[in-house]
Amino acid sequence: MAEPLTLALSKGRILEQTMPLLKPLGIEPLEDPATSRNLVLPTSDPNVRLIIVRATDVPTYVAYGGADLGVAGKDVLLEQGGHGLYEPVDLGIARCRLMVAGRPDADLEGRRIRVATKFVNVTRRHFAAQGRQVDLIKLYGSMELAPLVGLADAIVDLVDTGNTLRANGLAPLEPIADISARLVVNKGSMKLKHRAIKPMLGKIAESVDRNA
Ligand code: PRT
Ligand code: MG
Repeated sequence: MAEPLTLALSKGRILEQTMPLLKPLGIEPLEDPATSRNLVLPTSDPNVRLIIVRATDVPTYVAYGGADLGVAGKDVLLEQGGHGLYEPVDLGIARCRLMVAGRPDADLEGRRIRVATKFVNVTRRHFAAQGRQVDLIKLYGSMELAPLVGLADAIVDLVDTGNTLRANGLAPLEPIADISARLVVNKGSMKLKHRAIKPMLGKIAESVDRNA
C-alpha cells in the first residue's frame, strides 16, 4: 500500500507558485485552496493531502511531523534556523532579496544604529559579521514605516520589485541574501516514508528544471 503524505503550504504566492510544480506529478487540490475555508485539502492523488498554514508556521509543522513535507521561504528558514528539517530542493519560486533599506540619504556608518525588522536573528548575524552591533526593534509588519517616523535608522525586509520601498521614499542600501522557496522534509518521514518521498523529490526537481 502507498504511504500517505501530508504537504504544508501557505496561501498566497507560495501556494500559487507551488501548484504548477506539483501538477506534473498528478497532484492537484480537489477544491480551490485560494477560496476554500478548509485547512486540509485532499488532492487528485489519494495518498497526498495539503494542509494550509501560515508561511512562518510551515517549518514548525514539518519539523514536528504535523506534515511530512512543506514549502517555506529561505528567509523563514534562515530566521528560524531550519532545525529538524531536510532542505533537499530549491524550488526557485517566490524569489526576492533580503535587504537592508532606509532613507536614500541615510548615513549608517560610524555609530550604533537602530534597525527595525521581523528578521531579528538574520539581522543580528548580518551586522555582527561586519563587526557591528545594532539595536534591534522587532516588528511584525509595515516595516517601511519605521524610518519615516524615526522609529529606526534602517529596516531589514524582503524586496522584490522595490515598489514598496519607493512608495515610502526608501531605498535598498545593502543586500543580505537571495531568497527563494525551498521544499522541506521531516527527518523521520524521510526515513520511514522513503519509498514515497524519494521519487517525489526527483519529480519535483524535474518540474523545477522545466520551470527554470
Ligand atoms: O502575509 P502573511 O503575514 O500571512 O505571511 P507572509 O508575509 O510570510 O507570507 P507571504 O505569502 O506574503 O510570503 C511568503 C514568502 O514569499 C516569504 O517568506 C518570501 O520567501 C516570499 N516572498 C517573495 C515575499 C516577497 N517575494 C515579497 N515581495 N514575501 C513578501 N514580500 C513582501 C515584502 O515583505 C514587502 O512588503 O512584498 C513587499 C515588497 O515587494 P516589492 O515588490 O514591492 O519590492
Ligand atoms: Mg505577506
